[in-house]
Amino acid sequence: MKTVLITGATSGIGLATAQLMAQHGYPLILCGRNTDKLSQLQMELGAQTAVTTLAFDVRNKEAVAQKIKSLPASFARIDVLINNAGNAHGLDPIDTGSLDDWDAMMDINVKGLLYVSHAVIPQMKERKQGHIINIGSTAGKEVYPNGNVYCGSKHAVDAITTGMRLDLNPYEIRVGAVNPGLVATNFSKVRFKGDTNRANKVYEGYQPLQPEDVADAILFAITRPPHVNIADLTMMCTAQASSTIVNKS
Ligand code: 8X3
Repeated sequence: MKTVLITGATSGIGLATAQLMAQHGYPLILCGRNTDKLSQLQMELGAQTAVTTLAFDVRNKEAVAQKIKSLPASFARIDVLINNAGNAHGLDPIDTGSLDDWDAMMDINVKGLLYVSHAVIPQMKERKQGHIINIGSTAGKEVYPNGNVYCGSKHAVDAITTGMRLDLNPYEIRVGAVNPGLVATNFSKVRFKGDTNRANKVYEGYQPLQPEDVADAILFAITRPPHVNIADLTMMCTAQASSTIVNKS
């Protein structure tokens, strides 16, 4: 069974993916910042599959490298890397956006993804086998008002996914992206800095994607036969036609 490493595994799409992979018996390396949540998850999913956890912040390149190196022998071979950690901070016009928000989005969504990939790719290259799935966004396909830097970070994920696929092509490493639109997670709560009322409104009046729907697409991608690579999978709920067109009742 392939060993799967998931970043941002303690909530949202990462958590739903961890739960679905556990149901299917994949050995899991669950990564996140919150050690309590990681331990809890290890206990819960440990009944279904082999689970180990790594606590680090993807922004810390030394910690990323050191933690991935520290994996016990039984988890040292990473077959599937799911670069899921990412979030949005703020929804402000470019002239009034916060520099700290911009740093966070670029550091987590772009640089964090690169640091984790940098730590994992050498072993995949050596084995000439591996699968990397980057969680992008519809925000990586189109820019919407006030999305500026978040959309920029996800466009970067889109470009980096293609760049990885090109550069890793000689090593038979599959690289693809899953790009969801509106998903009912704590995404908007983080974006709006804990303003639950504002966050809830984003998902009201229609049926948004659930994190489980995205997990399903990720499972589909990793269960294709070895000659099939799902390069780019963009998904939205039926009510959503684009970043700005959502059919709300
Ligand atoms: C999440 C989708 O439209 O809220 O990446 O930016 S959106």
